[in-house]
Amino acid sequence: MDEKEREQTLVLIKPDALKNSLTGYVLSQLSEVHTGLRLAGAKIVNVSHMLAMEHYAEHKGKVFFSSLIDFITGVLHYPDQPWKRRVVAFVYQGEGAVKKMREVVGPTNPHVARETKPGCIRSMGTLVPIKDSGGNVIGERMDNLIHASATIEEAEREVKLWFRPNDIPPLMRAYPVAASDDFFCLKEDRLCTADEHGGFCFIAPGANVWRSDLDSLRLLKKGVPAPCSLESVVAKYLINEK
Ligand code: 3AN
Repeated sequence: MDEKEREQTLVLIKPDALKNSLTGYVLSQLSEVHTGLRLAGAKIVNVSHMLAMEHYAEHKGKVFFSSLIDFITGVLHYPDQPWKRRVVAFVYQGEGAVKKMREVVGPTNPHVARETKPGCIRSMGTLVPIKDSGGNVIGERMDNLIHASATIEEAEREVKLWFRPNDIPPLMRAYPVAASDDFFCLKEDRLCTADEHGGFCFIAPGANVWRSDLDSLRLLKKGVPAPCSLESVVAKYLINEK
């Protein structure tokens, strides 16, 4: 496969789309016939607080942030049915994957989507007022059914945040992979490099790991600041763990 064909993008079918039974419709819009892109990875994810915080890290501090986290974790749509809280995550691959997927998805704001790109997926979304504890409207949340990476750089960060190398067939992987020589475990939010009793071992020797994750873990192990936070590495290993 040539370099251009390797381009990947992350797509999330969000809880509002699942609740409205739009998964099949959305997937048909994303099919290779419409987009020219191939599926390279797929999983059903109960989104943890950690994964949500990492995914939307750039919005931390904004008025809609906590509502956005409740939205993507499915808490808003299923407050009393935690087993229904899901997102379906995909990696799509092909030349111009990021741009093509953003075209099909449409503008972030569903009202803008309806006006400027009728028929795009997000034109079926909605705006929801955000209120403070006194009931005053302080902003609005955009429930827009689907996420698609905004740039090639964001796509790399997001694919590596949601997917492990082995979730993607070897010949479709777009980012460098390395084999770990070490154990990496999490115990009480602390990184350990031995298989400690009571810890969660997320990488064993010989495991395939994104090289950038491994580089960061080696720095974090020494207590040195790293390009990727521990949470951004670990979150994908905690997906669907009890
Ligand atoms: P996109 O999803 O189009 O890449 P981002 O990354 O800027 O847009 O925003 C991520 C999510 O945060 C959006 N899908 C939307 O739900 C929410 N969001 C972004 N900007 C706003 C805003 N100004 N007001 C409310 N929600 C917003």
